[in-house]
Amino acid sequence: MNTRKIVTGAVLASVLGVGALAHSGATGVVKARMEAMKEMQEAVKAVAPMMSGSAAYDAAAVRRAAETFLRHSGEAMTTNFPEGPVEPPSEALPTIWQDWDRFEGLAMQLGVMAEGLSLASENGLHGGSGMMMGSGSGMMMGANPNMMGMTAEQIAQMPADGALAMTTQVCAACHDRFREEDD
Ligand code: HEC
Ligand SMILES: [Cu+2]
Repeated sequence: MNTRKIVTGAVLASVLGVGALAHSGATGVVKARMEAMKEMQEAVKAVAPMMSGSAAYDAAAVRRAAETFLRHSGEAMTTNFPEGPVEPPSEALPTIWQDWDRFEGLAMQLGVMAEGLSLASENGLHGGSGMMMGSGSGMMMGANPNMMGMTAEQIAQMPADGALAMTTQVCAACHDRFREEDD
């Protein structure tokens, strides 16, 4: 019979303090959601250089990234956030469960954006770099108060860089509200 260690990595992490080690100590559902989030972060990293022109545009790679966002969005995401006390190393804010409709709405909207991004992959890039993500995304956020109402069909009409920017705005909007800021 297997005997599982009761002293979990999460306990170790809280002893060792913050930093990269803290997150490697996550267990259970916290680990699951962190890994899903990190996979999405890797997907953003994989395609972001294409959007700025520092890597050749690859529509198939954009579709793969979109597929990653889709797979981790909606219910797949929300089931990784069962209500309960938030303990280190989790950076989830308790407001998630006080404002669940909004949190869930953002998780669903990520899926909508991902579907649109997949279709937009065929559109190639916008002529200029004006729609870039990163520093400009905050501005776009202000310019798109109806981001939450956007449909996959609308996103599908955008150049791929614009569609990716819209997608990452959903990431940022959720983090701004529901994730503790890193020091
Ligand atoms: C509906 C809300 C929501 C959306 C949408 C969302 N996130 Fe997150 N994200 C969170 C929360 C909450 C945490 C903190 C989880 C924790 O620490 O328990 C988090 C954590 C992370 C982390 C840190 C993982 C770790 O190991 O600590 C990364 C990276 C991340 N998200 C990337 C993304 C990317 C990229 C997207 C968009 C493609 C995205 N997230 C979309 C809510 C969201
Ligand atoms: Cu983590």
